[in-house]
Amino acid sequence: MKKKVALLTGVTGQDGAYLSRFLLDKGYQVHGIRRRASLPNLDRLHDLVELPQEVNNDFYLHYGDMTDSLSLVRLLNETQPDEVYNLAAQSHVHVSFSSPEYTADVNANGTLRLLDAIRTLKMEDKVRFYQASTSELYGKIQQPRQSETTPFYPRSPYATAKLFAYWATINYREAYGIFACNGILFNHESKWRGRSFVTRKITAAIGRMMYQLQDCLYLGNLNAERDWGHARDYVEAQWLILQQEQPDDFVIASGRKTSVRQFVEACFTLVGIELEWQGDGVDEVGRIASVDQARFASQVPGQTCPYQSGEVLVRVDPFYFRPNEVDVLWGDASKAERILGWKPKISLEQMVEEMVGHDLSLARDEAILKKYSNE
Ligand code: NDP
Ligand code: GDR
Repeated sequence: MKKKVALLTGVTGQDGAYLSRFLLDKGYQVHGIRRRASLPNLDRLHDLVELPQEVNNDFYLHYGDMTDSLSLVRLLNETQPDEVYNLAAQSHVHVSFSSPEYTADVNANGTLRLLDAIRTLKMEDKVRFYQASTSELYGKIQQPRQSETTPFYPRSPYATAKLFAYWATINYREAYGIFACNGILFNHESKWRGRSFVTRKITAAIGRMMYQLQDCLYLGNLNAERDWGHARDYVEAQWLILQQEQPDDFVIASGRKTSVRQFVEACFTLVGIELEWQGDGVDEVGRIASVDQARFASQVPGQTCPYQSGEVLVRVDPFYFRPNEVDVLWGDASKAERILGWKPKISLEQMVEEMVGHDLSLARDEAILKKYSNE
């Protein structure tokens, strides 16, 4: 039987890496679009690209870019996919305030280019299209909790561009009959999350601080609340959305909200450190209230905690404040549960443990390397 073919934009990103493996396990042939970078950007895919072609003959990478229609038309035509997952984006909300036009070009026009390429190539009846929409669309609308019927109020160039892409997806579905769907995904994280997103920034800093490679963790708004899930669960939902009889749009969320402050506390607790907060707003700091040495030793074998009660480990830095903040995102994924049969399997606690554990082991390697390179 002919294998199903999937084409992924954003294959080198967090979701691209998880979705590639998910689809390969399901027996798909997977084609990923990567853009040219001055240094290798295949870290999250290394085991897939290092395997010899005869062992792994279903995973292919191609150069292309969301700002380059010619590459998108050519790759759609060459790969003849059954399913297209549009994951590529300038995905950093804060950065989008610095690069608004580029963000719009990639996130909004890039989606339009891909949708229209499907039409140009007369693939409307063959291709199923997934658009990586986002809870950032809700922005200022805080009604708890946000679902498919909640109005949108985007608060950043990133979100306004994604709003265009959301409607372009629906418009191409209604105008040309393309099986095009939006997954409105709330924040999802993992050990492969980019280090400039807050969860990974926290877990990476804790790893490095415990091995004395970094002194302090600098953060912005500690009071923002997010509905965090695990990327592994969320890519399954992306696939399920394209397996339905009718194209539709779905919220994917854990249904639980946590503040940045609580996330920081949970990560430090895992390594035996309890924090207390002092000050307010830009002057706020997180100091050590107590250290559980046994707990520390269980996470960082062979070492005692290098910090004492009273020491400051977290500082607020206004550099990380955004011109517009999204205060609360809290999703209601009951439609996805009812129609897709989707529910998250990995809890926040399990995810925190996985991320902190991964970053402790990376920091350990970094510390060893540093020690030997200084000898
Ligand atoms: P990442 O930032 O990890 O990955 C983004 C991907 O897009 C990378 O592969 C990146 O390539 C690629 N990319 C960026 N610009 C271009 C371009 N001009 N042409 C081609 N490729 C490009 O994001 P995630 O994996 O976390 O998210 C996947 C998608 O889901 C994104 O669209 C994001 O906006 C959306 N989303 C994410 C959520 C989350 O919590 N993770 C929640 C809701 C939506 P490179 O590696 O070279 O930088
Ligand atoms: P977000 O994720 O903006 O929700 O977008 P991010 O992790 O960047 O921020 C979450 C919240 O944490 C606050 N925050 C900080 N954020 C960062 N990055 N760095 C800090 O130092 C810091 N301190 C506090 C932020 O202000 C914010 O409130 C992510 C991306 O993956 C988008 O692509 C996706 O669409 C949405 O999630 C859903």
